[in-house]
Amino acid sequence: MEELDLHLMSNSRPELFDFEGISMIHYFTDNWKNIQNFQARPDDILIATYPKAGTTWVSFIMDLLYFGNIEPERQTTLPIYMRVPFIEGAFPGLPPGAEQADKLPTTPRLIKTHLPVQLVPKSFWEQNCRVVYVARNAKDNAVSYFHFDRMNMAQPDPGDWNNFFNLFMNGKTVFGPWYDHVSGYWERKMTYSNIHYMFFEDIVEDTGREVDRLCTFLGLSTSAEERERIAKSVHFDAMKKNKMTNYSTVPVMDFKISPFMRKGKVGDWKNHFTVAQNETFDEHYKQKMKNTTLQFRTEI
Ligand code: PPS
Repeated sequence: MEELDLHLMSNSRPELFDFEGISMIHYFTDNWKNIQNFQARPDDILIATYPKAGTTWVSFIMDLLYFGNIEPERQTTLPIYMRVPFIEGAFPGLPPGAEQADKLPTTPRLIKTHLPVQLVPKSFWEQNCRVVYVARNAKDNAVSYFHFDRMNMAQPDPGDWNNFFNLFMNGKTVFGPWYDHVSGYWERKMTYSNIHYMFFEDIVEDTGREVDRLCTFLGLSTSAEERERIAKSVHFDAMKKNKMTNYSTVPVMDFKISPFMRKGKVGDWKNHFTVAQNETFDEHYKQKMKNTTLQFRTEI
């Protein structure tokens, strides 16, 4: 397998800049033309999320649903980010995500994106591809993103929690404002019926139920026994131990600072938000989300 070019990546963290109205870093815009011109096929499935909302979890569930039995060897040889390429990724030393996606030998092709809805390559909509969107409540999403930016040298330096808290509220995190991202896909669902909108909190609450709903959306007739087996094998503890899903094979992530599979909980925000931060956040949230019907649970 090709290796990330650490030498090129470890010297300095990337700078955030405005790109099409969204805060971005160059690793996700360097290959822009090829991303936008990506030719989707009707059976491609796009797994879209704001970063840290449960992408890896749902990617693994879907990989097992489609390929768990027919290609068992991929479970021990291919990390999840090779099975489900990150279409906008352009990291030194690795083939760009759009190229990896293009060359995927599987049917369907499972493709990951963090792009906000308005920047998704047009062909996915034109081909009426299925889109699985996963959303996570803003508070836990922010905390998870903070720890990710601390440990991932390919992300901007988050500073301390208070600094990151302000960046998150102001949309100055990579892929832009959480608020617009989650509500953008929610609104798109009103006119584009091939979106399945999932919530991280629901998957924590009852993974089996969410696997069932996903199968209905995907038109899969996976047996109840198999679904149950999948729901068990994607448990946090199992994924944390599994080298193919825990990102321990990615050298730019420093697990001594924080592991990728960190806690996997609903409500960890309570260990980070001060009372004052919580009040500020709630007030700001009300304003930002006043025009959407979208509702989240910050505890279960
Ligand atoms: S990324 O980098 O955007 O692709 O990250 P993403 O996979 O979207 O999100 C990582 C967070 O999801 C948690 N996670 C899980 N939680 C519960 N159960 C399972 N199986 C699971 N798999 C991933 C992961 O721990 C990160 O959340 P935090 O809160 O940081 O632990």
